[in-house]
Amino acid sequence: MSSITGKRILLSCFLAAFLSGFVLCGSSARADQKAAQGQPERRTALVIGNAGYASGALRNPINDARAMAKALGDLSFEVTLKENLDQKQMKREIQAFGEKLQKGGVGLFYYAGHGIQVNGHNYLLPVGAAIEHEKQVEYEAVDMGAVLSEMDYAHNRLNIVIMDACRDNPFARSFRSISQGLASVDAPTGTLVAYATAPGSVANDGQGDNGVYTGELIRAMVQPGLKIEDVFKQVRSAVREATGGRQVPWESSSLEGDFYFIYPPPQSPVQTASIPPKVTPQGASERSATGQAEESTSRGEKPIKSIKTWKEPVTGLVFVWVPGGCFLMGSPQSEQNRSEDEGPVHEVCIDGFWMSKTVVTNAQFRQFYKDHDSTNYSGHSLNGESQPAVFVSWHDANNFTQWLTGQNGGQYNFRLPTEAEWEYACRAGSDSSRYWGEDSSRACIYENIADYTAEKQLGIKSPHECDDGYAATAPVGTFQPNAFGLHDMLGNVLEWCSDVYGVDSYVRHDRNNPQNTDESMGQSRVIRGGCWHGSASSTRCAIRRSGLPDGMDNDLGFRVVREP
Ligand SMILES: [Ca+2]
Ligand SMILES: [Ca+2]
Repeated sequence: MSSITGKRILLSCFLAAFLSGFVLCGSSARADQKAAQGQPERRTALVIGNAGYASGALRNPINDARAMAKALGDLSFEVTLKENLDQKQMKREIQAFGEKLQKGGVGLFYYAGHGIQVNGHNYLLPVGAAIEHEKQVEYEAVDMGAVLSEMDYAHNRLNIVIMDACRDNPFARSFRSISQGLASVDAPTGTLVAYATAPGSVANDGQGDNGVYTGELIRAMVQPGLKIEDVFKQVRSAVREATGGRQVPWESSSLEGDFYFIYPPPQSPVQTASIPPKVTPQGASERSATGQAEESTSRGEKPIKSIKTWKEPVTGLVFVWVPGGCFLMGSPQSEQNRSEDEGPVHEVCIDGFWMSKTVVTNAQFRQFYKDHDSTNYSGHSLNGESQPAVFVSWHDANNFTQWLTGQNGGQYNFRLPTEAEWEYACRAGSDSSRYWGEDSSRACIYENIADYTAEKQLGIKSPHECDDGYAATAPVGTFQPNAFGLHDMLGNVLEWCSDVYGVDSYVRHDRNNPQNTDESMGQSRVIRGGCWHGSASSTRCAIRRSGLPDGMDNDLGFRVVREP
């Protein structure tokens, strides 16, 4: 998987239907502001609980739906609560909901009940559906795509879809092919789709009055000042813990603005996080859960006062300012699993630069190349809007940066990072093998790497001893960032750098802003970081790889640097 083959696998993918999401117009920033200033923004919710199935009746959906409706009502949503609906009623309610959303604001659709996937499409099962085999599902059930397109069509600021619907398929016995759980469906722009469990697995109906998922969700929703993304992160860890790792909730998000169920009080700053890197005596950089850390210095670098961000207007790619400084590049002889090409360790000084917080996503890459196909891996789509663009060659990546420079009228210069910039950015002030320290079992807090989910769903060997919930690529920025505010540096996908690769690159390095451009060293270009199937030995800031400039693979993408 990690070899650069240059082959492109052609696949037709049902996700295409969801990828043509429209671009929201510029009202979202104003609406965010409005909401943050305490002015009420319209909030509309449709809550459906289906439990009274003739075959496979469920215990919790009605309780779950009622509890959710009450919680949403308390959070100023105008709530429509419906129970045990047949197909016609469901369709009617969904349509009426879409009409309400056209008045603007935030929409939330919650569904508890049976949901099944057939050929990669997700369907909500109405009560009374007469289904004996797969073919009837399309006619008897409600396509989740219809819900998403109703919401999409409304052009309101932001939508949330919550599917507590991944319970066992009650008709499984009469189905020829049994796909467990729901398929992974990408969220259209401006939408967050949350599932009670990861694609392809089933949820727990719960011992108490509520399913595990909805119970934890309600608990997290009512916490003041939690951003929507953080609400779901909290739910993920709580459910994972409550079910002993058997159920891991999952989201697909293409949100552009912020949303809080309860906005933080106006005096607390929410725009700029003050996160100086803390460097322990061992050199590990740590951040607490609140994003606050103590001030300290490492190898003479200045502590970071705050993370400055800038949003590129055409693609929405967010950049963070990486402050200049000096660091020790490469891995010491004592580092486990190191290779010779990671040395000798040498001091390098880097001027400050802007780096994209995440790698370029499929949606962003498709603005440049409309037909880009990241394909799938073993039934897991890699094509989601917010998943990293993969199957991108070094030339493609460079062409994207040049296109971006052009799109910005030449006002800024965009390019790939040098490998020195990349390693400096990955370490973010730390000199341990990983930016969070040495402990590889903590990787799942920060990165999507080979984990228990990848082992279970893809049979990937020697996973990290933890569960990040993703078998293949995850939406970018799903996990905790490093001290510079950069996400996914050691996981999700490998990243192209601009340099020509040489085993002995480091002996040729200048002290300031080194870069190898000498093509007499060879044709291969540097690839950095770790990826979704990376084991602990390869999840290190110092590891170097290489690939031919026209090579591409399912684990290889790129992030962009903007010159100051
Ligand atoms: Ca993983
Ligand atoms: Ca990465």
